[in-house]
Amino acid sequence: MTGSLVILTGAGISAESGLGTFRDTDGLWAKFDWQALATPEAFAAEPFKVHEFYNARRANLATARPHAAHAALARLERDWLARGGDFLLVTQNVDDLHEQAGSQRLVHMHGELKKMRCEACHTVATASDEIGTDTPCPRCRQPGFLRPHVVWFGEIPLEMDLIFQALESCTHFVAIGTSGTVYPAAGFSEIARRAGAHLTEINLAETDTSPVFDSHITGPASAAVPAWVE
Ligand code: BV8
Repeated sequence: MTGSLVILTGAGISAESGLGTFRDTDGLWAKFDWQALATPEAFAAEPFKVHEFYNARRANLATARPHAAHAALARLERDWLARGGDFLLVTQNVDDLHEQAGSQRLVHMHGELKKMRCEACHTVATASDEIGTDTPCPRCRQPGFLRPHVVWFGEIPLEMDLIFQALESCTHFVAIGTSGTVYPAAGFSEIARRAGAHLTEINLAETDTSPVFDSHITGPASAAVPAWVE
């Protein structure tokens, strides 16, 4: 089997690495108010509180390691390309577990927790452990202009042209560990279906977008993804 494969991952693929999901009963947005922490308005109003929230998640990520699903996707990328296919892994996740596992054809549409961005000179750099409202930018040296390099609600996701182009020409689309509730990612399956692709959903449970998919594999990603890749 080759062709053009687009894979979309969400928080569910990182859950077994110890990183919280968002909408499960013990998820991040069950504990924290995303409107007070993950919007540009929230950052403008309470930058210190928002920095604290992302500093804590970055600290948690420092000890997280990829599991068998991340490794299987990195293997699949190599095999698929070796057979002359096209491959793109789009992740909604801001962790670096796919990179740690060796994925290269990878796009972080919602940004990266381990990076920060200067609002003054637009430099994107590796985030120091603790970013504060007075941390100077490593390039322009101006303090107070750094923010987490993540896409908040109401902001435009990254690499959208590349992603739409891949979706509009894919022959296979696979969604892994995502609830299908946040747009534009939640609409990717519809674009792939219109392109005539075969759609597979790998998740613990049914999701809002399940009816669009041709195949469903139910189970924890650490087991279901390696089994599907093999
Ligand atoms: C945009 C980064 C325009 C930050 C995130 C009203 C006002 C303003 C905006 C809107 C509005 N109404 C709609 C919108 C659009 C909005 C949106 O969709 N809102 C929702 C709430 C309705 N979207 C936006 O604002 C986006 N921007 O629309 O710009 C545009 C559009 C197109 C083109 C150009 C411009 C920006 C959204 C990005 C927000 N940032 N994260 C941070 O991390 O703090 S979103 C956040 O939720 C995560 O990043 C994640 O990506 C996203 C989706 O969550 P999931 O990954 O799916 O995780 P979830 O917990 O929901 O589900 C986990 C799943 O895993 C479950 O299905 C579970 O069953 C499964 N699972 C659990 N364990 C396992 C498992 N599966 C397998 N194995 C397991 N072990």
